[in-house]
Amino acid sequence: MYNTLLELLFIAFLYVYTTEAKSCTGWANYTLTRRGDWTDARHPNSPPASVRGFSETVGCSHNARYVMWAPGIKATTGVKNVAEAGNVTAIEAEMDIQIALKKAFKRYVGVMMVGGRSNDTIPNIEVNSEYPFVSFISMIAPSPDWFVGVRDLNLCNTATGEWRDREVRELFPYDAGTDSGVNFTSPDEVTNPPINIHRITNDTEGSLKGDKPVLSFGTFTFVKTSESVEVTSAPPLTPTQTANPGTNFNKKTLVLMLCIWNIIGYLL
Ligand SMILES: [Ca+2]
Repeated sequence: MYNTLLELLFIAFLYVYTTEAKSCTGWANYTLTRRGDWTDARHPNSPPASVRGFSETVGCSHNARYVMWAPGIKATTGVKNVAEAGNVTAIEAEMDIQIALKKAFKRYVGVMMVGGRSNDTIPNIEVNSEYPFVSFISMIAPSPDWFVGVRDLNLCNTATGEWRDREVRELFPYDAGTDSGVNFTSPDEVTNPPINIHRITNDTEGSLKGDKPVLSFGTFTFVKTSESVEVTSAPPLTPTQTANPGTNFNKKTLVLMLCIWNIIGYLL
């Protein structure tokens, strides 16, 4: 029985040791390319092409302690103001507070994108080992309170511990839950009390209702443009030194090993 128990503990150790998430070191810079893809073919019942567009895309690099927006939670005033009016003043103030609290690192803003197929870029978005996530939003304009964006996108590949080269996200529409209009050009109608942020689907009443799934309104593409160079060369080992068994050996692993060692000692 003891042998079986030891085998199980050893398997558990291997599992933890080999599947542990790896952090990225240093920093990396990215360019965000915003591409609009709002056409009559993709989105029937849209307003005339001449009035379609997207508000300034606004966002920041941050850590896991800041959630700018997510389905299932209420929109902040900042998110509400972007989604309803493309106004970034409040969300910039919110991000500044997060930066002061060391939950966000730096914030960024693009320019208004006039036209459903317009493009723009935001260069030099900086992430680092402490703040590897990015979140960005932009208003679908005109609309009651609809927006597109990305949230909590980790630009560190935690499987490899390396900064991702390129990430593309389709921009599906979300409703901020603060205005009850159902069409792109509905008059203002305050949702009181506000409801949670939610994805707009082809079952949602209004302009986007239809037989087929709602297509994206474009893409956000993050491309790595530079990164800090990690020093990988180690000094030569002296005859009395041995190499580390792995690069992912940390406190958690050590604690687990000590636990196993204590159990073995107890059983013997
Ligand atoms: Ca709404």
